[in-house]
Amino acid sequence: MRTQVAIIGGGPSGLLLGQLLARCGIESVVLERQTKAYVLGRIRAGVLERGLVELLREAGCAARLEREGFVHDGVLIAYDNKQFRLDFKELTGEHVTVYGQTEVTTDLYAAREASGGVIHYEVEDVVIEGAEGDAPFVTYRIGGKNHRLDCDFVAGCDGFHGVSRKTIPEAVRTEYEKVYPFGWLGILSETPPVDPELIYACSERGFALCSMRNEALSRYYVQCDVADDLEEWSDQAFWDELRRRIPAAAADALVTGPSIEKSIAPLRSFVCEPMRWGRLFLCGDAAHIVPPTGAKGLNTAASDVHYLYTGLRQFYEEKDAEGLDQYSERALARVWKAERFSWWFTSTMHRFPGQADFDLKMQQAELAFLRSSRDAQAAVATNYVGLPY
Ligand code: RFL
Ligand code: PHB
Repeated sequence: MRTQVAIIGGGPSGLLLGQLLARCGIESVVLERQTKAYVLGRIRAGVLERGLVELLREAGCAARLEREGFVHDGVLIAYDNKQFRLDFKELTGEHVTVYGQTEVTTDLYAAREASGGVIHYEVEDVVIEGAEGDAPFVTYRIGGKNHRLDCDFVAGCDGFHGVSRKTIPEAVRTEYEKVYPFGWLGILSETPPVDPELIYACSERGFALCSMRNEALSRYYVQCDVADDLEEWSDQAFWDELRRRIPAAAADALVTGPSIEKSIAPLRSFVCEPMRWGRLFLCGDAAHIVPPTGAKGLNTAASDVHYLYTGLRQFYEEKDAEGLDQYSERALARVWKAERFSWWFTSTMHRFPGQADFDLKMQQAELAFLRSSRDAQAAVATNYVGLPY
């Protein structure tokens, strides 16, 4: 089999890239290790920057998002019994859109299926060959049968645990990593959100986040020990802990109910450089991870897709490799800024085990400064709504 772009991974990065390419007549094949139901069962991101919304529009996949997504003009930040609002609209003129990653992925799958684009599921033993030369190909197995896919380019969209990054020889790649000494315990519940806007709360018991998917579906997180046993976190224990960490008015207003999903995510900052090796291009979580505090993971994946899609288009339509040659540099320049913001917000809002009193005072001063300074708020809001591509 032959295609123009072999896309490894059918998560949001791979599917968005495939749809954008399809709209300008560039063929691709998506190879996904899991079933579609498994991919759609993962509850992840909820906050979309304008850049991602525009890419979804360009891919012809934004109709439902435009009907069902929620425009958010600000977020609340709570600490030490104080609370203030970051007013995105006033500070930046921009907003974010609340629409779940699950919904984005559902819409992308529907579009790919409607346009007859190829996706192979339950693909095993993917191996990328010849990426350093002119004739790359991918071998894999489905149901015990061996396959080979020849292509012009390989897009490595297979997430943090995929094979694409590891295909780049160790001597060529440099990995930068910071693992945080805590995780996030998240639950999804069919209850109305406690507030119309997201609440990021820094309390002496640790961080908490109140988020949502729609008027009847809430998403909440509390900072936890990454080694915690999920089984030991009953719904009741979760709600009790959340109430202790959020502002009193929110705790009083909180409507609780059974969780319909519950999971613990570790927190990590990670970047792989370069993001290109010959004809292999890494995109999204395959190349970098941010802790979820800034809501930047999916959004940074989207900016990679933008740079790669633009480069591929330039290559096929204008026979110009400039965009592909600049891909790694352009993508990384934006990635590092998102890494900085996510690291700063994480460091400011969480309790660290064994934290020195001095460091605690620094966090408090950071938040007090943010509360009192419009300039500081504008800088945070500019990052939160998303830096330009
Ligand atoms: P994904 O979503 O991991 O998809 C990769 C796909 O590749 C498949 N795969 C393979 N396929 C073939 N062969 C192999 N060898 C393969 N190995 C893996 C996998 O099955 C999978 O389907 O990466 P992608 O597409 O780059 O998308 C990245 C986003 O999923 C991720 O950055 C975000 O979810 C991060 N994130 C958030 N991002 C935001 O922008 N805003 C948020 O509000 C936000 N909240 C979150 C988050 C991530 C979280 N967790 C659980 C990590 C909240 C949480 C709790
Ligand atoms: C979510 O709704 O899942 C969410 C929102 C904001 C974040 C992280 C996760 O910073």
